[in-house]
Amino acid sequence: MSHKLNLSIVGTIALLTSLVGQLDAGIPTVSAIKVRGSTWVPTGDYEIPTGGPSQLDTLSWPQIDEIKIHFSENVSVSQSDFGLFGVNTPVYSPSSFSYDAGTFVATYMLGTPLTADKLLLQVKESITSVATGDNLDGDWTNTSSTYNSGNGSAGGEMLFRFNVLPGDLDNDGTVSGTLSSPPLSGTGDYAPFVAAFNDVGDGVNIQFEDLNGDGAVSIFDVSPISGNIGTSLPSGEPVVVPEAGTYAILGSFLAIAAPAIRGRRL
Ligand SMILES: [Ca+2]
Ligand SMILES: [Ca+2]
Ligand SMILES: [Ca+2]
Repeated sequence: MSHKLNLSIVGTIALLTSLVGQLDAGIPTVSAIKVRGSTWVPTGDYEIPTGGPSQLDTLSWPQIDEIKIHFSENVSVSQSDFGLFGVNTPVYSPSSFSYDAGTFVATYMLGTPLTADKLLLQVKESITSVATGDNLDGDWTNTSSTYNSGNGSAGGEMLFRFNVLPGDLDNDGTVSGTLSSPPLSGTGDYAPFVAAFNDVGDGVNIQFEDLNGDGAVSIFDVSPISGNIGTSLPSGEPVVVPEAGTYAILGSFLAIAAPAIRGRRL
């Protein structure tokens, strides 16, 4: 009897959990965008700031090769639901893609780390909620919006801007400066490095100034600056480049439709 009762309670809890899950599920949104270098020793990702100009602060690590898109609920998603575009490199191609249905995180992996560029991440509205089938509500205003994405109604792709400039610790859009010793001192992008290097023990500034991603600020973090002196963010803005297939399909359609359209007009 008690065995049956326990089973019944377990069944009821499972049913209630399922119902609550369905109630919670709604229109899927993006809840965070993070980056990471796969070679980084410290665990954890870096969440790109939102809600102001800091969204476009230059990411100064030279190892960024993973972009992680966090969703508000379990979604049906594939590699083709994303695009990554730049100015120096108009179209990026991922080396691989994965999705964790337990954490709702999609990971877009690049074969080589990002170098200096202005980037535009496209998260398409073709992404749908597993529970409800609703399309992604991805509407986003760069340097203004905060998470979650969306305007409250299903549909609307997310076009998310961010900047990468390895070595640009002072966030002015150009890698520059001088380093001298003794005593160790620096100008430009070397100044934040020297400050972190001399600031032993308290961990302050470690995240940004650890340019080689080994978990500490040391002389090994100089080369990402010295090796990029003179590089800048490109001028202009990245734009979404339609897939080649889109043109081919459109071309085929026009080839078939044009004579008919012309015929009708005559
Ligand atoms: Ca929307
Ligand atoms: Ca700089
Ligand atoms: Ca380091």
